[in-house]
Amino acid sequence: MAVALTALRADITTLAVDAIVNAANESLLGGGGVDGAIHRAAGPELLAECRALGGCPTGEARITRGYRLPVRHVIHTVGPIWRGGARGEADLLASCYRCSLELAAAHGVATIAFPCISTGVYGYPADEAARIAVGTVRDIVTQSFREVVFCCFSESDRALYAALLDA
Ligand code: AR6
Repeated sequence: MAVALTALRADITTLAVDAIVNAANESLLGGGGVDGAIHRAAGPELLAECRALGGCPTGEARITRGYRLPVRHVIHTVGPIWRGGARGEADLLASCYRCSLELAAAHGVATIAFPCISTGVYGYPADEAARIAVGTVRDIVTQSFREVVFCCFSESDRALYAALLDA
């Protein structure tokens, strides 16, 4: 059976999937945006586990438990800061999706939700980021997954993903 790729407008902290992905920074010590929302909803135990990880380079991912969230795991990945597009941003963003899926598969995750990594504070253009997200996931997702959700916070992002997924 094919893996379902879906776009949804939601607060990612409300999704009861096996794992959600966090758009973190290299410190893994929390921040604003989706990172802040995830840490608030998961509780202080998440920060304690993150502290022990000692950070994460841009383009890579790390996994923790979900604590008070309705998920088994949170996968923390660090997207690139947009600096005009000629600084390897596309490869780094694709790497976030690839590393997150690899880590998820290694932990038996079958359902996973991604936020629109790098498109908030980090300034990545939403349409280009969505193309990379969908293209990368389509290319590499394995049959061990049942569903990959692109969890959008705005209706305009949801529409971008819906158009790409229908194409
Ligand atoms: N659920 C789903 N998506 C959300 C939520 C939510 N609860 N809240 C925000 N978004 P951003 P970045 C969307 O800025 O650009 C943090 O401070 C948001 O609308 O959270 O990768 C980190 O610590 C946008 O579409 O992440 C880093 O320092 C998307 O999530 C830095 O921001 C990503 O926006 C990372 O910046």
